[in-house]
Amino acid sequence: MNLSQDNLKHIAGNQSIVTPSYDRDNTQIGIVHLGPGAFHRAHQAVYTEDAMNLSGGNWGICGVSLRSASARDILAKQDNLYTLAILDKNIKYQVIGAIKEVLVASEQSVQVFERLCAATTKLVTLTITEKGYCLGANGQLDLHHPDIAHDLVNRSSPISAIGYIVQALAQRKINDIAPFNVLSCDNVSGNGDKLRRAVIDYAAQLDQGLAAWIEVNVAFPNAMVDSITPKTEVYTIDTVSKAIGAQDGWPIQREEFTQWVIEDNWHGSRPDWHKVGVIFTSDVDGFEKAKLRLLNCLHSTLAYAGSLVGFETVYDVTSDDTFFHFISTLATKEIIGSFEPPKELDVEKYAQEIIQRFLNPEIRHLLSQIAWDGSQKLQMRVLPIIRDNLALNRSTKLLCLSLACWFEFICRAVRNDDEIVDPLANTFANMPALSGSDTTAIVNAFLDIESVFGNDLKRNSTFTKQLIDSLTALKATTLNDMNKVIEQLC
Ligand code: CS2
Repeated sequence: MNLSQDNLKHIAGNQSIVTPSYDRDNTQIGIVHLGPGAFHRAHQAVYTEDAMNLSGGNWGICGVSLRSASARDILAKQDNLYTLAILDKNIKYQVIGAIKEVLVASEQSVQVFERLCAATTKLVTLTITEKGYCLGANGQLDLHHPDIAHDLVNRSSPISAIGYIVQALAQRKINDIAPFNVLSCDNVSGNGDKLRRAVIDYAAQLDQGLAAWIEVNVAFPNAMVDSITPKTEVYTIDTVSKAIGAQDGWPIQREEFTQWVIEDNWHGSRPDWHKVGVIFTSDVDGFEKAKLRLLNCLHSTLAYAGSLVGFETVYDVTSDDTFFHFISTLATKEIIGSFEPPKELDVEKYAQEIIQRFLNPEIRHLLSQIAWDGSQKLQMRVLPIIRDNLALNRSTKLLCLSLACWFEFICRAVRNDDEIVDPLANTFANMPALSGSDTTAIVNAFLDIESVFGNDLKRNSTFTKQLIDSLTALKATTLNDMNKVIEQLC
């Protein structure tokens, strides 16, 4: 038996599996989501599902993949249903029905525009990752970004999320249809502000009047999102299908903890998210900083440092006493105190709870997955802490070790000709210093990448010295050597 709308009644018979309790057939689409990957399906789609289970509403989701057809093709075979497996102390399964349709923009741009321009679409949400915002080092839209340059001359067949959003808003303005709200769900600091900047800069290239109209009428709330969601593996498909008694081609796995904090800056209606745990607040900034600086900085640190000595998963590396000590000390000595946490957050406790979440034995979160796109991620999760600590005269030595681990991780990949998953992969491959052994030259070569490091950091001699020292120490490669480096610095 396959997972499908018709077969839901058999699955619903199993008391321990939650299934949609709203009238799915008669629920209309109210949200278009760009980038319906694992994180969206584990997080925003689940909050929306829970809100509809509680109080209904026409908040069905149309997922739009910008390029890949896999989600559409696999989910279509199961009426766009999929299972969420919560893997934690208690294992739970929930069949999610909130996604009603998946489109592939590169093949179905006309249908995508139809959805985006429909009066029934009240909200556009996005998970397009750090690189999807196409901003330059100055914080403005990079008009030379190949996707943006393409879209500005091919307005009705864009390839970027920004191109789609602006073209759809322009059409709604012409048709006198109220605009939708745009809600970024990416793990990016000031995600709503960044998206707004990109959208308005793009619109201004087409029509100043449109840019001004967007500025006044469209809300771009900032939001903090959190839930550890490793990618689906073959074993996930097998165990989940067995547990629900139906074949599910693309279930999603995540931990139990989930958090969504949204800036209370909204025009018009929204799902009853506030009744199912979403926090609406005026201080998203503090939550975002706490999450990116604690959870994500520690994650990336483990990903690079752990991979260098052969660990495979977050659980494995955090279970090692020295690494546990490393990230705990990094959190207490260098991260906490670098920012103003929200009043309602006990930040010491929050940090400890995060490290405990890494020790969830039910979750196999691959370090290699977290290591992707370091050039984009570290700009949000490590560099702002370094800048703040330098300004406050606080220690940066453990943060420098973390950054040096990324340098060494990239240098090894360049030397071994391993694939680097990063938008700057070609840049790294063309930096001769990275194949050599001169650590000063390597550090300088990295710090010269202005789009990542700006031009302030390379001028700070304390910081560059710490980086060179750490990178030199990392040239020794065994777990034992790494433990010594950590012990010396902690
Ligand atoms: C991780 C995040 O892959 C990564 O870079 O650090 O996806 C992390 O699991 C989430 O932000 C948790 O909310």
